[in-house]
Amino acid sequence: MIDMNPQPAASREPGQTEPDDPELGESAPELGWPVGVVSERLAIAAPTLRSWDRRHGVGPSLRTRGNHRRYTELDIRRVLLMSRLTAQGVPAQSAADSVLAMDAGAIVERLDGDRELAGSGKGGGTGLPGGTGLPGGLPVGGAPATEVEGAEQDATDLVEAIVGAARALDPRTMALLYRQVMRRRDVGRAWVEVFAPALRRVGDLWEEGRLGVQSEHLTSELLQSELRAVVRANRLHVAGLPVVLASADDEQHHLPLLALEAELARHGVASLFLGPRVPSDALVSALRESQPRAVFLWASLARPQAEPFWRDLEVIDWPLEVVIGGPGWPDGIVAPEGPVTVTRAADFRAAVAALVPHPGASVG
Ligand code: B12
Repeated sequence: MIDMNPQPAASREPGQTEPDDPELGESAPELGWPVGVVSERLAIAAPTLRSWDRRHGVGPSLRTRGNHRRYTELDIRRVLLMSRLTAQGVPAQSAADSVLAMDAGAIVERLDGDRELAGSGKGGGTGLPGGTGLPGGLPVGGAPATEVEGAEQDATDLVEAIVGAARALDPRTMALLYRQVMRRRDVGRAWVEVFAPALRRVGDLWEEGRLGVQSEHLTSELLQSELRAVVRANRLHVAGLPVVLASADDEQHHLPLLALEAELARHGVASLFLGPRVPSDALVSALRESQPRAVFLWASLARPQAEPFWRDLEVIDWPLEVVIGGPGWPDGIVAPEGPVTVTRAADFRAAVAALVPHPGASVG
């Protein structure tokens, strides 16, 4: 298991090592840890470490008199967190912005959260590879030890593994699987290839009475927190007028909104996330206050052909694009007179294309 103990062993503090420290060899540091040691222990290539330092400012706080880089324990934790975020698909600059915005406590807390998840799971098939401690008892590992053994990277296997974890009510394995999926895919691909199919399968099994609603809740609750983590990690990177994301009145389903928010954040697009069950008048008030260029509305459950929202939109007096998505919307919705346009996004990619501002975006 990974040792994330943030308390370094007193005798192994950087800068206090003996010159013949066997862990560090003959070139024991005068202060802090040299790039080679950090590279070896975190299994991150030294050129990557140097590039993160030069280009993104995530590097050592100290230099020797000869100008060699020396990492403190906090620097190493920052690098470790940076590597986790980039492995989850967060772009390097936004990962760096997030990491540099966190104080020491927040970094330790975040890494501790990962350690919780990397502990041995219950039952077979959830054991995790171990790691060795960094000098000073620092967190470690070759590749981050968060793989569920036996779950291949094939999307079908991952869907089955997620459904298995739902059935077994095993949150640890499920969270590991979600991260496993996002380490190899950006959040958009993760949603389209694995998360949405897993949700549909869970929904079908529930409908057939083969899976309890508690399993459905577990699947969606944990996915929500993983998607929110992607948004959090990108928060400092997003800019501009937010697009509004909401589920229709009385519509409790809102995971597609979270996936969209996470993907938009990755593209630097800000969201005003209003979540599930947004009454029509509240939504229109929010639109008038924030004056976005676009709003995305989700509906899983069937909506009536005529509902107040379409009429309420008549007060909008700027060019607003209303993008609707989900199987609940009836055909033949007509935009009110005026500057509002209504388009239907057939799938996740079409919604992203409609909401990320770039020329030529089209809605399916
Ligand atoms: C998770 C879940 C819940 C969670 C929601 C948690 C949350 N935070 O969202 C909880 C437990 C709260 C819940 C509650 C209910 N649920 Co529910 N739920 C689901 C489940 C498993 C996933 C929902 C989801 O996120 N779907 C999104 C994607 C994965 O699925 P999709 O809509 O089929 O995707 C299609 C397109 O929309 C598109 N697409 C996919 N992703 C995206 C993303 C974007 C942005 C776009 C534009 C398109 C797009 O691709 C697909 C078509 O090829 C679905 C199963 C399902 N098939 O959706 C049931 C499901 C939607 N639920 C269902 C039901 C019946 C309910 C309840 C009424 C149950 C109850 N009796 O209380 C309540 C609803 C209460 C309410 N007023 O809203 C039914 C709806 C049947 C129907 N059409 O009427 C479903 C389909 C399950 C089933 N197979 O019967 N649910």
